[in-house]
Amino acid sequence: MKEGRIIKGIGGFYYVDDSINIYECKARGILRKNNETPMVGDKVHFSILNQEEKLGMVEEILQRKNELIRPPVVNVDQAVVVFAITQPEPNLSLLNRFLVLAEGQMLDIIICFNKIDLQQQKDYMWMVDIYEKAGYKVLLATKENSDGIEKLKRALCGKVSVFAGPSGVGKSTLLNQVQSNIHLQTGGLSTKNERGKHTTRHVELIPLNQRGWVVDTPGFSSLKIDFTEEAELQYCFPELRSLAGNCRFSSCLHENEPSCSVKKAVEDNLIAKERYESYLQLLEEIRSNRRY
Ligand SMILES: Nc1nc2c(ncn2[C@@H]2O[C@H](COP(=O)(O)OP(=O)(O)OP(=O)(O)O)[C@@H](O)[C@H]2O)c(=O)[nH]1
Ligand SMILES: [Mg+2]
Ligand SMILES: [Zn+2]
Repeated sequence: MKEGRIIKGIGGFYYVDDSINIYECKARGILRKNNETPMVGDKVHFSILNQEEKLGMVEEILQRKNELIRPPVVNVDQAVVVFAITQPEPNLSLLNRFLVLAEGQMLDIIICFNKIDLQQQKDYMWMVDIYEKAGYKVLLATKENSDGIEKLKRALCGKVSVFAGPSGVGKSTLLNQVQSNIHLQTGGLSTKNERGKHTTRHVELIPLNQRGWVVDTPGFSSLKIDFTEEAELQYCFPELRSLAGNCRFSSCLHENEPSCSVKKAVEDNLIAKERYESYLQLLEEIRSNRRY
């Protein structure tokens, strides 16, 4: 029996990469009977039915580390959250949502600000500061800047990374730069028709030469946070997480409670106001979700 990873699933066939070949596999009936549906990203044991034609059978799904719903991929290590510094104008409250969702899945996170050819450094460094202060790794890139692309390549090495971010920020363009045999469609699709076409596209892991896989995703313009407990949210903000336990009340949600270490840190400018405001906004959203 061999071990491999499912990189694509289409119409009941699973494409399993054993890092030398890609096998077209069906899933053993017992898996279906046990309600175990193979997912893109799954590590599996498979048997070879025909070596010449690269046909096989998925026999067993190995334990999953995590499961993303959007995109539907499992065993993801890292999220690369791509935002353009302009065109489209960055919406930081949306960026914070992307980050919260990735944190909730325990992913490593890289923020990539793209299109830095379109502005002077002084016009976008304030954003970089906000996220570096929060503790994130921030990369700056353009489709032409090889230094940014090199850093990105290094960060992708050996991991399964999902590229996420709004439409038109340059996710597919960046991936095309990372490796010359990746030919993703680019161009910032805008009409309804084209967007429909885009979202039905199959999710797949794209193998990297330098080990690792990447997943491109279509841009989302809104994201729903589906937490049920307000108290969970603070753990999805690294700069709040590191202060947890320093407030007077152990149940502190850092809103209006007295002797709150988070509010103090915001006053002292150690936590960015923009981030804290997103936190409060999301807290309110979790509450109102629960009301319905
Ligand atoms: N000026 C500039 N334009 C860029 C850069 N990167 C991408 N673009 C342009 O931005 C547009 C959108 O790029 P895409 O790569 O299609 O964006 P995307 O994030 O994949 O968009 P969706 O697939 O719709 O989510 C294209 O016209 C690119 O040529 C960059 O670094 N600088
Ligand atoms: Mg794209
Ligand atoms: Zn507090």
